[in-house]
Amino acid sequence: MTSAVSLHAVRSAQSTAIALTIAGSEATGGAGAQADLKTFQELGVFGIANLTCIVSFDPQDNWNHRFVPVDQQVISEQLEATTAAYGPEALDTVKIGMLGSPATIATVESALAERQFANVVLDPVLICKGQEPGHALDTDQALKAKILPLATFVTPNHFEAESLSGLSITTLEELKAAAVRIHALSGAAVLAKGGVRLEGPDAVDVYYDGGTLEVLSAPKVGEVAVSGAGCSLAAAITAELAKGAAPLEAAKTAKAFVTAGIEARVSSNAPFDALWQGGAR
Ligand code: PXL
Repeated sequence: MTSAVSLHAVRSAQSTAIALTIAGSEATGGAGAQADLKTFQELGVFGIANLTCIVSFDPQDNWNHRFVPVDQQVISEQLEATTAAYGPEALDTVKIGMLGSPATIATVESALAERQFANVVLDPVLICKGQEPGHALDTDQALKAKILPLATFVTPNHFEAESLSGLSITTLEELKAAAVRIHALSGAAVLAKGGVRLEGPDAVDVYYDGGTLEVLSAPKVGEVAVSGAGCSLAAAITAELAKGAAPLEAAKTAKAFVTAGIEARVSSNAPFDALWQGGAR
């Protein structure tokens, strides 16, 4: 009996992929670390979340984001605990979601530099409604300067692709140019997402890794964005990379996962419905 239990423990330790998300909590469960963990679980990956901030929408104020940063010391302690528990051979894949302040960006930058992850998936969350604009600008600049160069995979949405590339994007050709530009800036594989922002019947994304350029396309599910789509897409890429998939394959699996999750979305009184990670089951 005892030996059977320990044998099982050894087997699962060897076969279960592990992924870390460094992200914010979004209290209603649509986006952020909650979306990441649900996605990891759904794709068969043991998920770990180290929280950077807590976002609570304000239903009394047009659902604006109330943002509270987690203390820098507490962020460092979470990273320390995670690194001590799972060394590089067990945990080599991390997703970076909302960081929210230049101080948090500096803390995360040094954790990434100390511990070389094979896969660093960056969802470059640039704007959070409700943050003071001057503060958000500092955060955007710090993210571009400090975290973008460390990423191995980056998943900008339409707005973020315009901001990172400096290009205005209204056509597929412009989205391709932006993906190429963001690859040149970061060295990372890029999945630039047109989503519902580009005209036409399909949600079109451009993948570019310096060699392969591929357009991923799926019929749009409605014309309105869904909460958690960006987080879940990047988290699904992270999960697939943690399991050993190649970047383009990870992007394709993630897009199918998100499309199914949008189809099965959960309706909410907040301005956006929430993606359901169980949609692909
Ligand atoms: O979807 C971007 C996002 C990421 N992370 C957190 C968020 C949001 C948007 O609300 O709150 C914590």
